[in-house]
Parts: sequence; structure tokens; C-alpha cells
Amino acid sequence: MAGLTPSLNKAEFKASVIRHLHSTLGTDENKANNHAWWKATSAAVQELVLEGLRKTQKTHYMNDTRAVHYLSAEFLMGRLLSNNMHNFGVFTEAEKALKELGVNLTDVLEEEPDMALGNGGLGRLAACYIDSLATLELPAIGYGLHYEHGLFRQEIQNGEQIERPDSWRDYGNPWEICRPESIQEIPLYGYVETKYGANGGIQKEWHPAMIVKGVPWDIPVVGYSGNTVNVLRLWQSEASDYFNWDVFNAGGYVDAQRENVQAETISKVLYPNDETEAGKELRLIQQYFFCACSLKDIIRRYKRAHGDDWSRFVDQVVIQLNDTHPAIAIPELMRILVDRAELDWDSAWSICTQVFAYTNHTLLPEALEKWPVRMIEKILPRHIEIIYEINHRFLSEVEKTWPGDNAMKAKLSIIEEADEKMVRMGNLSVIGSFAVNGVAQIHSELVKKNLFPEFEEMWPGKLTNVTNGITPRRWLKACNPKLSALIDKKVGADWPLHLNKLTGLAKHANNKTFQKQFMKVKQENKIALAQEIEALTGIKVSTKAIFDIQIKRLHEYKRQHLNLLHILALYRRLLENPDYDMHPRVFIFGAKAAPGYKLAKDIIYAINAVAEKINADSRVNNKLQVVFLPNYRVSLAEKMIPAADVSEQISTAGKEASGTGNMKLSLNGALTIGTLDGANIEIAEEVGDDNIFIFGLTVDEVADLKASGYNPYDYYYQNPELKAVIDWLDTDYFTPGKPGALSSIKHSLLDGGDPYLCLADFASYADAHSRLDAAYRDQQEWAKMAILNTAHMGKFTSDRSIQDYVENIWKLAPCSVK
Ligand code: 9GP
Repeated sequence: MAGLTPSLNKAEFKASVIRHLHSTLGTDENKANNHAWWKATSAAVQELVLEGLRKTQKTHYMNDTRAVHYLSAEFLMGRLLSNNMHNFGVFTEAEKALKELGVNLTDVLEEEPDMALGNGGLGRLAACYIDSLATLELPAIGYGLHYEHGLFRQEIQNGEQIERPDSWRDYGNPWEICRPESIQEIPLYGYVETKYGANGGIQKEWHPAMIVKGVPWDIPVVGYSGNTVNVLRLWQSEASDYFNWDVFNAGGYVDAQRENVQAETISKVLYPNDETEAGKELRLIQQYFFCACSLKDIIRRYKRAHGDDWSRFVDQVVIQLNDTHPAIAIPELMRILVDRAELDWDSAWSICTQVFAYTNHTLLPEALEKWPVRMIEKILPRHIEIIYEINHRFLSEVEKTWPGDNAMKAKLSIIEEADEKMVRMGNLSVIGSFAVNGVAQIHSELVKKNLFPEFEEMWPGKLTNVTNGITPRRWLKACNPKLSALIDKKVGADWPLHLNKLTGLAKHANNKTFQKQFMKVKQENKIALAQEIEALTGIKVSTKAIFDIQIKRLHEYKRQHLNLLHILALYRRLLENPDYDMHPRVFIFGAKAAPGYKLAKDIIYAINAVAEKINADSRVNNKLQVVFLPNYRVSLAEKMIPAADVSEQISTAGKEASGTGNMKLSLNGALTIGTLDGANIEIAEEVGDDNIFIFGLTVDEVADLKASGYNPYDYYYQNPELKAVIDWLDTDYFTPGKPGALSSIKHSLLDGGDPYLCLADFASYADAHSRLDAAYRDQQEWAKMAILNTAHMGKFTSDRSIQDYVENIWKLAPCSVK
């Protein structure tokens, strides 16, 4: 990999920005506002990007490389300008160039809207992975949907979440390139005709009732060092001209218009569900649409080099299914191979099962996708036949393994025989893939033990683990420049490529000067966040306080309400004893709730109500503050994470598949308070038990407690403090004049059975917080622990995750681009 030689010096950069200001934007230095500067700067960087892209594509083509195709319904990219400049090594030169033009780069970067084409962890993981793929010079292409509106913008009004449309492209996007030459046509609905050939063979022909156009938009993905520039190809739906014209000519003006709208609706919005099944027809169409476009694109590229010879397809192509959202690609490839390429079933199936690999991201039953058979029948009539055929052949294998065991067949079948017959996309994904992975060690074990134990028995070795990772370029180098500069001095500047080098910090963990430098950076980051908090909410927080941060989607299993119960307990202790000894603490939240998830929205409302009360109560002596930052997103995370002292990772053990925020916060020197869940377990292994605050029931203890009949009332009656704070929720103390406004939370914790065991873990959580508070009093000791967190995060670079995929699943070779 080449060094980070700036590809533009300051003078060249300045000239390029001015040129774009003049000739791309038609303005000049005197008139330009920050938005124009952002566009001109982006255009200057995009010139480098496109040059890299052209070279990469040519090199890959010349070398006929095997490539991975990462199919994901979500890519949570965030902003690209700063990242692209860092990856090209031109950030500093650009900053200086703009400064000479009287422009502040930080202000310019703020102009860029986040590309929020994802919900949370799964989408952001995909974004980190394509960064690493390019950095490691691996031939790869990301495929997804070009949503017109990404994840909703969250406003908080009177404490409540209000969803507003996200319009990330309203003023154009400087990075994307439309590729009309690669438009695809995608069939939908209609019927299947069976044709009998002269030799007795059967041919199936799908007569679709609708054709939709898939227009590709390419977002270049710049690897760190700038050598390889891969592509993220996102499909936008449009009405197909020819189809529309027919209807129009026949006098169906209104129908023609309706079809336009229907076609364009497909890529209109990202489903804002996280961990919940959408169960909507449009969602299924979205999934099929982007899979079908992507497969056609993959095959087009393959055929360019290999014509109609399918024998090398499995050598050239591997397709990673990011969760079950793209699982419909399996029957789609079968359809192409059997109906169009006229391969026999066994040859086609052999190709399929050597090409697909599937990542499972959740064990939550409500998140495991199922589609009604009748819905697939209606939208994709040929695919349902293929799914039945796959299932039929699979069940005869089950019969061989468990002869006569019909219960087993019912359990493993792709078709769930309920009142409403359903297609189980998880089973389809496992059956159609050659490898299946979970995303953290414990999660992968649970996938084998609880979710797919029979598949593990049938196909030992197919189920495996790849622990998630994060790109250190975005999540340390770019977002925390001060800490990065300090690290550069201690371990050299190449740690973003070799994150294990951070272990070199460990030997300085006891050094008082280094501790001071490390904590000074943290303090400066806290001051910057405090300013942001004030700007966003009007709340002035004390920067001497511990910044305790919980940022993630709002879900009961993530237990923001456990955090809230503990805040209430601290508040109560302070009211009972104004001298109650605790270091001042600011609890900071960022979270979006799925719009239809009532209790999650109630929890947001409760956090805001409690925040308002506590922040206005002088009796707490500035020891306790609570902040809910609206519209949590990638660019806000980049400001919060460097400023965190404490990282809240408090899911019920066994529920969080991995988590990746836990890695980002720890990498930036925050200490984790967390359960033994997901990747927390591996973080604890890396940083050591002395440098993390673990609490709560383990996975096995959770299972035992549930099996023995968990009763939250036992904990409620046994712990007077817990009882008091839960009862508080029933009063109008936090919602004057509106008694009962927070009662739904109490109800879910008691009569609702407390499905995520908040009450069972409360005492242990509160105890861990007391330990944490005591530890913070010893600033040297705390600094040491924080340094050791950063030092031991090497394992969690997404480069390592990608390397694991490459070696164990994809079998890819890097291709160096000169
Ligand atoms: O909930 C998991 C989260 O734990 C994990 O870190 C992330 C990336 O693997 O995926 C999340 N799952 C989903 O978003 C939906 O299955």
C-alpha cells in the first residue's frame, strides 16, 4: 500500500476550489456562502476521486478479478467530504488552502447533509465495511437502494419525538454519478406460463404486469491511501417508458400516471424500522427491486469477460447478504439460471450455493423476516414456485437426516404452515448460502445453539463468526483530531491502517505527563460538545461533570429505561440528602424510535420530562444533569463520541447481537458500563476486567431466570428505592398536570412482565455506577483506564473483520491499483 502522499498541494487545492467555484457553481469568492464553498471543495476532491475510480475499474477489469458484492438494504454513510479528504491524505492541505481564502473548513464540513440511508448498526456496519474493502484494495461493490428520503429527521417538541422527512439530496449531492448506460428493467406482478417443449421438457415464462426501471447512482468509496476507489451502486426506481407509453396510448392517462407514481415510490423512503419486521408489500418490492437490479448488473459484468460460459461464475462472484433483506436474490438467481440461461436445476443450485453467504444480525424473533406466501405469489409469481421447489428438495435432505420426523420438517421448512402461510427468509438464507455468520462470538454461538441448531447439525462448519468492526479512519482519525495527533506522536502515524499499533500506548498508561495530555484532549472535546449541546438544546452542562453517554436506536432491549430508572434513583438520593456524595454527572442520550413503536416514543418523552425537571431543580446542586440530543445521526455521533467519559452498553444479555457504538466509544477513551452481551464480552477480554464496569445477568442466568418464571414484582417489593422510582412514574411529578403520562413505562416493567429484565439488573447496575463514580475520583487511575481502552481496541478495526471474511468466507485476493 502506498504512503499518504498528498495528491494535491495547498496551492493546487486552492486553485481547484476556485475553479469549481467559478465554473461549476457560477459564483465567486466574494459571493460564495459556506454551502457554495462546500460544493466547490467537494468538487475539487471529487476530481481526485474520479481519477482513482477510473484507474481502479480499469485495473479490476484488466485483471478479471474475483469480487465481493455486498448486498445491503442500508448504507449509513454519513458525510463524505472530510472522510474522502482524510483518505486521500489532503485534509491538512485543504484546511490551509481554505484558510488562505478566508474560509473555515469546519464550517464548510457542517454544510454537508448526512447520507442517512440506514437505520442504525446494520447500515453503519455496511458503510464501515466498504471503507475497509477499499482500504485493503479488495475488488468489491456495494449494492443498495437510492432512497429519496433517508431515515427521518427527529425533532423534539414538548418532549415528544416528531418525525420529519429527510431530504439529503434537495440541493444536489456532489459525490454521486448517475449511470444511465447501466439502467436495468425489473419485472413485477403478472403470471407464469408453463410451456411444454417437443422433447417433453417444461419451460416457465413469467409475464410480468409491470416493468420498473432501475437507475444506478454510483457513490465512489475511497480507500485510506487513496489507491483503490470502489463503488457503492444505489438503485433508484423509475417508471419504464415503454410500458407507460402503451397504457398512455390506450387512453389510460390516469393509469399511466398512477404507474409512474407507483414505480417511483419504490425507492422513495427508507423503512424506519430497526429490529422490527416491516411486513409491508412495498418493503418486499424494495428488496426484490434492488436485488434484481444488482444481479443483472453482476451478470452483465461477468458476461463482458466470459460470455455465456457460466462455468467460471463461482470463481468470479461472491455475494454477501447483509441480513435477510436481500434473501430474495437467491430465488432470483435461480430464476435467471434456470428460466433464462436454461441450466438444469442441479447445476443452477450448485452455482447459487457457492455464490451466496449470509450474515445474521439479530436473534430477536420480531426481526426475523417472514413474508406471506400470498404476497410473494402476487408480486413475484415465478419466485414462489422456485421457493417451493428449493424447499421440496431441501425437505428430502431433512428426511434423509431425520427419517420420518415430520415435526423437524415443519420446523426447518422455508414455508411456515400457520393460519397465514409464510416464507421464512432466515431459513431460505441459510439453505441457499455456503456460509452463515453471526456478528460477535456470543451471538454466533447463540445462532448455532438457539436459532439454527438443526442446520448446524446438518451442515457442520457452515455457521461461523465474524466479529464486527468499525473504521478507525472515521471513528478516531477524522472525528477526534486531537487524540489522533497525540497518538501519532506515541506510536507513529500509520495506526489507522494497523490498529493493533495502539497497544504501543499501553506502556505510557502510567506516565503522568501522557495521562495529562490524554485527559486534556478529552476535556477539550467535552468543552466542544458542551457548546454543541447548548446550541442544540439551550442547556448549559458542566464540563467538570462525568459525560455519560448512551447513543443508539431506542429499543426496550437496549434498556434506555434502565438508565432512566438509575437517574431517578440518583435524583431521589440527592433530594433526600443534598450532601449525597457523587461526582457531578451529565447523562446524555441520543436515540431515534421507530415511528410506530409507542413504548420507545414514551421512553423518549420520559427522558425529556425527567431532564426538564432535574435540570431546573437547584436542589441537585449541579451534580446531576440530563440531556436528550435531538436527531441522533452519524455526524452527531462524531461529535459525541470523542467527548464521552462513560459508554452505556446495557442491553439484556443475549439480545444485542454485537453493537458497534461500544467499540467507537472505547476507542476514543470512554469506559464502558455494560452487560456481558454482544461484543461487550470481547471488549472486556481485550481491555481487561479492571478497565470496564461489567454488571448484570449473563446469557445463561437470563435463560435460567426466565425458565424459572421471572416475576418483576419480586424485585419491586424487595428494593424500596426501585419501588419508589417506578412509582414516581405514575405521579405527575415530571409531567405537571398530566398524571399517568409516564405510566406506560411502569406498566411495561410490572404488569407487562418486564420482558428485558430491567428490574432484575437494576441493583447490579446501580452498584456498577457507584464503582464507576468512585473510580472517577482518582483521576490518574481513570486516565490510565481510559488510555488502556484506546490501546486495546486494535481487534475492532473493520479491516480485521473484512480480513476474516476474506480468509474464511470470500476467498478474495487484493488487487493493487497503481
Ligand atoms: O442489533 C444489531 C447490532 O447489535 C449489530 O451491531 C448490528 C450490526 O451487526 O446489527 C444490528 N441488527 C440490526 O440492525 C437488524 O438485524
